[in-house]
Amino acid sequence: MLVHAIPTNVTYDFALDVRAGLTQPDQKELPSKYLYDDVGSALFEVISHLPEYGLTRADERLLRRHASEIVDRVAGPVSVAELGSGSGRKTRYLLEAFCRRQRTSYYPVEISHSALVMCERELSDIESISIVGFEREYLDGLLEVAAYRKPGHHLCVLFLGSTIGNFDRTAGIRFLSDVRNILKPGDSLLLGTDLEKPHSQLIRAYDDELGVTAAFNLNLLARANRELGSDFDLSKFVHTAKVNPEARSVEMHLESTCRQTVDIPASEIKVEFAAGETIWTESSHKYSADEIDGIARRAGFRCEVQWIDEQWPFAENLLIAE
Ligand code: AVJ
Repeated sequence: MLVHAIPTNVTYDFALDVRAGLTQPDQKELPSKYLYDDVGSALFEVISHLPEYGLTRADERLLRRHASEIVDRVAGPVSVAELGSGSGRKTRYLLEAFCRRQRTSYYPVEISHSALVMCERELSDIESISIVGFEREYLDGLLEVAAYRKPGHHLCVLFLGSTIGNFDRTAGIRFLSDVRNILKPGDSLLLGTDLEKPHSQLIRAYDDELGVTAAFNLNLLARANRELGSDFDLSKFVHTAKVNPEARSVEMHLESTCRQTVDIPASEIKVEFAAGETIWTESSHKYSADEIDGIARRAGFRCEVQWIDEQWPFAENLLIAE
């Protein structure tokens, strides 16, 4: 497998995005993608095993149970691209089913180098697979994969784990349209979406007893200290999770417990925090199964089939490019 290194300067982008997000006049915010450095990706892997956080297990159950049905619905011959492969554990069932049908190329696109390496280790033993990883942002990686398209082959894009939930609804549709524009009619997108559930259950899932999600969130400040030379005192921020009923999302914030000033040399700013002020770090939007076809159509797809987990409401949606 070939892992392409990132040519862009990630630390510089991080410094600029921190500057933009923490100098906003109202709600301070940081882009959630920066949660996933090596430490953050490892902590998310732990989150996915927590009893309170059923999302990843629901996703995995659906893929395990319905892998052959899903593959039967995808027009072949096909190459498979995955946006945000993570460890690749749950993708195994699908890839095994694809590879039983024909020799299959698998292109994971992932910004975390360690996750890409893990994913290769996890999946390289599958018979008749060839893996080429791209250490890239999603759309940049997908553009490269599309440039590799073999004549007569369809592309099947996997966007699992409800990663789409990190976008608000409008940005999610825009992202799906951008994906659609890279694809050809008849290509497919398997989209995993977490479904709405009781607020108390959501709060438990995003503010677990052990404090793993808190560590995952606080790691963003620790990462800024490591990479940007900032002096965030992690004992003066606390993790909070709250439901936003209008947006139908769970929001994670880091709340300053006192009035304080933080120096961030690489971003060339000093940031003041009032007691109780928060940095908004991530949103996880929740969906109803019925709204997915409408979202798909606005992005140039149609939703062909849905598979739903009853134990932890979650849907795999097979979208076909029109
Ligand atoms: C990986 C974005 C799907 O939103 O549920 C888990 C990330 N954040 N706990 C999610 C996450 C806090 C997760 N996604």
